[in-house]
Amino acid sequence: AMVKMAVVGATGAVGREMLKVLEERDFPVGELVCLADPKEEGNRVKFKDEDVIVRGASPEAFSGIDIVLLAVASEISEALAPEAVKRGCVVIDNSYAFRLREGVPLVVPEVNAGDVGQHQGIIANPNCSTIIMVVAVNPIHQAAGIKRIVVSTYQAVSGAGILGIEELTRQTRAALEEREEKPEVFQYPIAFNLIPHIDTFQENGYTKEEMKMVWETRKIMHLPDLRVSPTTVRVPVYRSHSESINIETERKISAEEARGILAKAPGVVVQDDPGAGVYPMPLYTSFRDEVFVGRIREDVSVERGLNLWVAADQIRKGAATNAVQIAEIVVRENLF
Ligand code: 11C
Repeated sequence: AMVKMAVVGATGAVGREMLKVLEERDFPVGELVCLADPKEEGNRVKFKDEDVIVRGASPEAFSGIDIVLLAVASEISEALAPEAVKRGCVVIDNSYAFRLREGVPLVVPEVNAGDVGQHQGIIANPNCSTIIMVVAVNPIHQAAGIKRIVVSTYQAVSGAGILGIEELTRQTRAALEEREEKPEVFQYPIAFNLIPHIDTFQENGYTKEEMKMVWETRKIMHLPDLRVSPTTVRVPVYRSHSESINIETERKISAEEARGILAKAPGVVVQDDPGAGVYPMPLYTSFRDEVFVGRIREDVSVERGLNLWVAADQIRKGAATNAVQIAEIVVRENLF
């Protein structure tokens, strides 16, 4: 069956990537409506060598659509998603707005594809850092039981959209020319710097980005009490988030065994031959759909612990690809 699709936020970093992924994966698009902020009306985006004219997003635009991919800010999702559901659409929302709501599946297909069937109109796509982490740690959990995760992220500027990419370019050039360039997207200059501050600070001292990794991981993995302690950091990298992940397990698992498990895990590529200089790096994991794992080693500080170094393209697997994979499940299992 051919599917009538709408992509909202079609001109943004994630929206554009969604169009690319739909095309690459040969998703059965029967009809495609591209929507965005009304001030983008008339702009064009590419789909299968065709220029699609962008229309302003409005509730009426969802009439007759089967599946809506939303790649907009939370407040806009909050307003638009119920309108689409009212008109009979299944919504796959990339924002934070609905992720923790009861009755809204929060899905990473490699981990909890089975949850898609419980949707009541909205399915949420998790935060990019969360998606990348759970694809890598869930196979370890299945094998050895995870008790606690300590994770530090190294997040690319494109996590803040196209404007984040432009800011890194502008500030790098300025820094090399010894000019000052005021930050707009990030709190401080990002060129030649690191910023341990993504999203707003919470009362407990963690940022919202960090707490999303706690709350969302628990929901996706069906482990409401899982202990997760993240530190999220913006780094001057264009694309692909990296993560240093320390896992404490119930059962002792050797690095060798973990390597074998991850090598067979869906959506994972093991790049782990330190002697030959083989480990994941954001420059080389970009524009790929898999989560790359290396530096797999036993923690020397605890009895049952494992360290992983992970990198993945957060616009692809962390957002667009994951959303399209969810749409594929919806179509395959006739859940719309
Ligand atoms: C970043 N992870 O890299 C953020 C962007 O919850 O979907 C995505 C925030 C989210 O800035």
